[in-house]
Amino acid sequence: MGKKIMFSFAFLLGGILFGSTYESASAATHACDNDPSSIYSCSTYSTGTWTLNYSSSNYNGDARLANYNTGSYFYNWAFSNYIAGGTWNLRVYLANSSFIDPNARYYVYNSNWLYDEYVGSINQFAAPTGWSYVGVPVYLPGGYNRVTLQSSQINTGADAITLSN
Ligand SMILES: [Ca+2]
Repeated sequence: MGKKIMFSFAFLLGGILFGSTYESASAATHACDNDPSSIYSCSTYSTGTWTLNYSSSNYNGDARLANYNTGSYFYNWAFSNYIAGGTWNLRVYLANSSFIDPNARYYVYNSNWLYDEYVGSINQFAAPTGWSYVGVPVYLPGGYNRVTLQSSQINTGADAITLSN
């Protein structure tokens, strides 16, 4: 009886270990901060003026703030590493009270269709402090990718982002 229980327990434990190993091997996160240091496999660039903002509430202490908007202000996080094809989730870090854009629109680049695919909009003024999930899971065909933020008004904030599956 005792042996039988031990065997069942070992079998169950093996299943849990195998399950968690499999899970971590298949999950990936690609992170990028504004003005990234060399630890990130990415770079950032923008259209319009995005002023550097320093605050302890920012991720790594810094962020970019769109100080005026003409409807064509964009901030881009461009990954230099290959992102596997499949379904990805976009999260953005928002913790600075200076970020007040009620309709910050986020896109990812679809390298098959050569098209910036809309993921969703965040009300940066109302967003909780920390990581916010944007929109819905988005399918990417695989390749080098970028995330684009489109400002809708003054004081749109750009800080760290992640793509994870
Ligand atoms: Ca930052």
